[in-house]
Amino acid sequence: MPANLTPDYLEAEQRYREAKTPQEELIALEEMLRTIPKHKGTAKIQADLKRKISQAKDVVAAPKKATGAVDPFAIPHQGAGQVILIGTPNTGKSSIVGALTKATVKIAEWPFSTPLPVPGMCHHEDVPIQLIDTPPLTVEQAPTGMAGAVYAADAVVIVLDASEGSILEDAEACLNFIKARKLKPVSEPNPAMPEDPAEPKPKRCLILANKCDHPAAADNIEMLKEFFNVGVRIKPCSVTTGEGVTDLPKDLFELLHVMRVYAKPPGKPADMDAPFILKVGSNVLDMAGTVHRDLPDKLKSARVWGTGVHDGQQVQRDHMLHDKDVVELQA
Ligand SMILES: Nc1nc2c(ncn2[C@@H]2O[C@H](COP(=O)(O)OP(=O)(O)OP(=O)(O)O)[C@@H](O)[C@H]2O)c(=O)[nH]1
Ligand SMILES: [Mg+2]
Repeated sequence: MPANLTPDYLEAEQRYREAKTPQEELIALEEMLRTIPKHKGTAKIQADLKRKISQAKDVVAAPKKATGAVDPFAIPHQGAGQVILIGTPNTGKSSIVGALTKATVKIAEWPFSTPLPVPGMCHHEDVPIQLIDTPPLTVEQAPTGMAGAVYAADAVVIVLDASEGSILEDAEACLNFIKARKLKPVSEPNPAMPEDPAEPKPKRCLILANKCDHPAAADNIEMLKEFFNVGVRIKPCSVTTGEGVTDLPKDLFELLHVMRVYAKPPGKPADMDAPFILKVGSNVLDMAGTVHRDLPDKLKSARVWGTGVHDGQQVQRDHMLHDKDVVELQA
């Protein structure tokens, strides 16, 4: 096995091994292909992954043809990261997804109004981030397939109703749901992976205390902050006033721990319309592999405009990139 497989790849591989359904297998395989470093040393693994993805797609499609059964929670990742919103009934999950994306969501005064997950794209500046609205969970039960979706998502947003005195129990229900899947909610954008595979895996989380416009919200949020100190950031918000919602994509961008880098073809202006999305800490070689899988092997030189360099400075392959850098790769 090549030594340079990333923690993200290894995490996806672990999910593949633990997958319980063909849909979960497919999601994990696609994630493995997405996160594997693209160079000659991994060419065989990449080919193997593509073959397995093709087989998994056949298996996933087969029961659909026969019975119409398909996992609605198996939603392919899009954009800079996939963020799943979970919560007890009526907390405002659909309202948040509706406010930030063009997705058609069902918002209602009554609980259990969302029957199936709904994806939509929101944006932090020019960075697309995928949000997934979900049906509610309760202390007793959660929708079938939601555990796999939480596992597969890059980050989880727990949406609580701050107008309700039950905010602590609701938070506990969501936390227990995540913990029961051997995941450890964390706020740090770059959590250290546990050395022991039996230990829970870190999962980036944010808690939204929604409906903070309600008169009872301030006291409930104070109580939540005092008694629900689990190391995950609690952010008050209100879809009604927009507070904490309009700037939510920025929080998610930071939580996802990604950055955007613009490619400049040699002798041409940079393409500022479509940034490449890379993990924070990526270098020139990672960028080359994202542009084209053959590029790392062919790369002759690179120049960077942006942070910590003078304009157009020639850099090494291991030069660490920063958000909004412009990179010219010469093959
Ligand atoms: N006052 C107030 N009401 C809100 C806010 N956000 C949502 N609501 C209302 O809360 C109710 C439930 O909103 P939904 O978005 O449907 O909640 P949900 O979490 O998707 O509900 P389920 O799908 O049933 O789990 C609706 O009547 C919304 O208008 C808010 O910030 N403040
Ligand atoms: Mg809903």
